Amino acid sequence: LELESALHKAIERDEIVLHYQPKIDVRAARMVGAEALMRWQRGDKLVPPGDFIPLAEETGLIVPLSEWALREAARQAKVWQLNFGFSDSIAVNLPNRLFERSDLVEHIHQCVSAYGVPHRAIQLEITETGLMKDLQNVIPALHRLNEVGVEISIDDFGTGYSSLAYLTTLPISEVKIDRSFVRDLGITPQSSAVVTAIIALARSLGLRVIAEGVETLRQMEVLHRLGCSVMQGFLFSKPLAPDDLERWLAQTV
Ligand code: G
Ligand code: G
Ligand code: MN
Ligand code: NA
Repeated sequence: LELESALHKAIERDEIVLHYQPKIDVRAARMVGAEALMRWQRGDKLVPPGDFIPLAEETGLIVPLSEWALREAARQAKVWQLNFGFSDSIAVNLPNRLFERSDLVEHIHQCVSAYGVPHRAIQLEITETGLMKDLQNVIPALHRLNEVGVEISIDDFGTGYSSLAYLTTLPISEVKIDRSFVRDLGITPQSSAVVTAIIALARSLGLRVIAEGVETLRQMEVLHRLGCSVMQGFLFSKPLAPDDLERWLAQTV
């Protein structure tokens, strides 16, 4: 309960910050976007999301937190557009709860309008498990988001037993290969079999594919050879404070 009220105040006091992890196209050798990840600046401690997102989900505070994250990502996209010519998108992680809200699309519209960035400046990540758990609420939202130009990426892909039949009907743009498969690339044959299958599936459905959790050159090489050239992971960069990401932005343009 103490943590809950502290988190409540944290939102009001602007103690929540976004860090950004670059998404790299290794073939083009350039950054092609970034994923926003929350941290809580609590005194001189930077609290990782694992220590407060679960509580936020339980208490419902995830709703104002996520709404804030969408607005902050739009603001940041505008600043980077002005200062660095940034025209890629910032991905925001959205739990199911947000998709249950009929005003999600309207909220995103307000965020991008307020800062004068296009809708495609914001990309949404929803986990495969979350998606499949709540298709009734999520599917109509996905269609409305797609209509206004907000792209959807399916996070932790390969872990959630999604029906392929469903996937073909969903307006999604990207699948993100779960880090558990990336971790075992070059170690277990099963992992490269799964990654190969995901890449083939994505290709036949016209979806982009990105791999997360890339930590070694070996993993990078195997992914590239299998046909996935967009990656995210500690090999390239951990999630960075905005100032530090600007070093990447300065190189990109
Ligand atoms: O940044 P880090 O690896 O510590 O994040 C841990 C977990 O917290 C990840 O699973 C990530 O998806 C989740 N997370 C980080 N930021 C956000 C956010 O803004 N919203 C939601 N819903 N989850 C987040
Ligand atoms: O998919 P999700 O949103 O849960 O992933 C984001 C989390 O993954 C962040 O907490 C980030 O710190 C973490 N992460 C990013 N790159 C790597 C990596 O290369 N290895 C591992 N183990 N975790 C990573
Ligand atoms: Mn994610
Ligand atoms: Na993930």
